[in-house]
Amino acid sequence: MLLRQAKTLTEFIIEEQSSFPGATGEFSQLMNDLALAGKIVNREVNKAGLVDILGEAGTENVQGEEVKKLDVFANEQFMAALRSGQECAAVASEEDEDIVAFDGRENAKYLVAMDPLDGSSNIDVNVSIGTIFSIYRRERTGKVTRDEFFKTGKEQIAAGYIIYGSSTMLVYTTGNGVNGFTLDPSIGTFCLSHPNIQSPKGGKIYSINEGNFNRMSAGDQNFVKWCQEVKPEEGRPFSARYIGSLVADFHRNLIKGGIYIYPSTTSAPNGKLRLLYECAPMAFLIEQAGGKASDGKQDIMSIQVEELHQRVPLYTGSSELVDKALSTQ
Ligand code: P6P
Repeated sequence: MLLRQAKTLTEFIIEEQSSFPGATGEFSQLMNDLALAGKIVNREVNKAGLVDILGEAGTENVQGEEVKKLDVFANEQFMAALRSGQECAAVASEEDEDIVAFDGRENAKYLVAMDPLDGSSNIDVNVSIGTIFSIYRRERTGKVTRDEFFKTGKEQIAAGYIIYGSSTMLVYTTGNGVNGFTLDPSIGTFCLSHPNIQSPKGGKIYSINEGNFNRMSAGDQNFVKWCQEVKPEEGRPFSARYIGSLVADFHRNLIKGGIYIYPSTTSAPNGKLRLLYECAPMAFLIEQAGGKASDGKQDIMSIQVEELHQRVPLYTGSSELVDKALSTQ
């Protein structure tokens, strides 16, 4: 008889739930709703080249970026799973200008912020992409208003991502460490593969779009040059790795050590990444894994969201490298 060794995501969530006094299972259900949508998106991502789901959807999202059909599909799948799951009152999504509040869910406990498919420019060229999610607890009931999402990252109760890569993984935290689950396609189940992920304090990888070098601050240019210095005794030059997909770059650096930077530039003074559903969840994860996340001046987790699609610069990864990058500012 085949004995299944790895713990499933559902088993893990139920076990973790038992450590929360008074937990009544709504959060567990919410996590399972997200995992279900992730499996459906994964199925389409894996056959994207085979069906007419690629290419431009012909519209633009609130960021003014071309929307690929898979973006739309992913947004629809996560919205549908969260709406039917009954635990989520409203969603703030990269794909929607305003929040999406679910009718009949005015008493649901949770709010979800998400980037349903990050790295969409890579969809057509078969490079890893990902879903990023962040979960907050509502402080009231009744009609959800936009300002309920105007929180700091410290108020998140959970955050995670799903990376659709050589394998599909769900990585998340509830503030008790970071755990990674790999989808076993033979049984359609996420299984614990990376328990208690701790990110290396140092690293030898830097991820930044050097095409923007001449638009960066002198401080950021100095850090890039530091990474490139020939100092074998200090393990430099580092390796430059930039996939153009935050989830993929972040995941590699989380496991191997390294730093990802999307800085302020002359063409994008606040950087490109959004605080609510990209930077804050990644900051929660990296801090739980022993790393750091900053906007160049303060911890990402301390920044108050003032607008749903607010952008901030992001320096995140191994604590020693983030400290070094900030010291060159
Ligand atoms: P650039 C993808 O669009 C994204 O939001 C991140 O996933 C990625 O790291 C970054 O933008 C890439 O942006 O300007 O370097 O192409």
